[in-house]
Amino acid sequence: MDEFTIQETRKFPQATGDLSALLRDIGLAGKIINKQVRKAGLVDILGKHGATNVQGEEQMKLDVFANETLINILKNCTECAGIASEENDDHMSYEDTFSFNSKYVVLFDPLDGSSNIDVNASIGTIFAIYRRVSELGKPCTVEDFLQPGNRQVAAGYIIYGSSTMMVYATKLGVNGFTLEPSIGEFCLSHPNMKCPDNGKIYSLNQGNTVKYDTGMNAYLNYCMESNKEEGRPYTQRYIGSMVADMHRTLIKGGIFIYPGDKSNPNGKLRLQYECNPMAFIVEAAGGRALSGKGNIMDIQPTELHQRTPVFIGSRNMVEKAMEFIQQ
Ligand code: AFP
Repeated sequence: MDEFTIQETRKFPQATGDLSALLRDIGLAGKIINKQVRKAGLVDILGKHGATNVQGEEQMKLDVFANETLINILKNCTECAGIASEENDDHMSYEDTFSFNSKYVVLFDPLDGSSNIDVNASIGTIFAIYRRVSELGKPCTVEDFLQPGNRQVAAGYIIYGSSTMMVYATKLGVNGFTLEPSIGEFCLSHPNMKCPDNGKIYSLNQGNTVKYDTGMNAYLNYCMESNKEEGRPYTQRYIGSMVADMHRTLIKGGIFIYPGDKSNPNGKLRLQYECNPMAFIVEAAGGRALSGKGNIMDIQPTELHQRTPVFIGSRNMVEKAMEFIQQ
């Protein structure tokens, strides 16, 4: 992966190599988190940590480990001015001369899908990289973290599944790297990933149907209705771990939805830590990511832990869903 990233950045004569180094450091954090995830059940890392995060959700021990690993690695590298994490109340600006002069900030969900940890299902780390807008030479500021998703420079995820993979996107495209455990390297296994224009899978928490509005329910009926020519009914798949559901969507096509509902009009998923990075990846792969009111990546964030409804995946499926949603 490191070699590939360096070759890619060479396509830009003005590139300094900072972005490649940052991606390598995030990959390193992924390897350390992976090592711990793979020991779950053998060492005392399963279960609850005993605290709740800023969203009032109970933190698992691995959530805390993953968060601290990313914070420390990015603090000690020279390319990151600061971070914002789904697990922390505020952004963190790194207070040293190297960091003051670093041009990138990173936002991440250190361990997404953590309710899956104890049952051995896939979980993942999601990250988004932005060029800071605050003045170089000084600490980064909250404005650096409140940029719309369309200003991302790169985004990606690491999935701890049947194998461990790091998938990242830049404006040049999306590439996937599988961790070769015997040499500890991410190796290019999924070059130039493309999200199919159509798919046969819809993915959402259908248990919430009673809370969905009429447009959303009409779309669900459309997915379940029989139409041989159009390949319906679609198949329903939902793991409850966005990284795992999105990884499948990226490879096989389909639509992943976390809509707003009567009790939570903005849904559950976080704009900056989950939806924007996934939107950047999927759109770089030819797919589509909408909120029901427009492009996810055009939303101007006003707070760090903002939520948004999300409809994301195969271009034609997402656009079809909008015919029901925007009624
Ligand atoms: P956790 O990290 O708390 O398990 O939440 C996972 C998640 O943010 C996302 O990865 C899932 O798609 C979604 O929440 C699942 O939410 P529901 O349990 O409400 O379906």
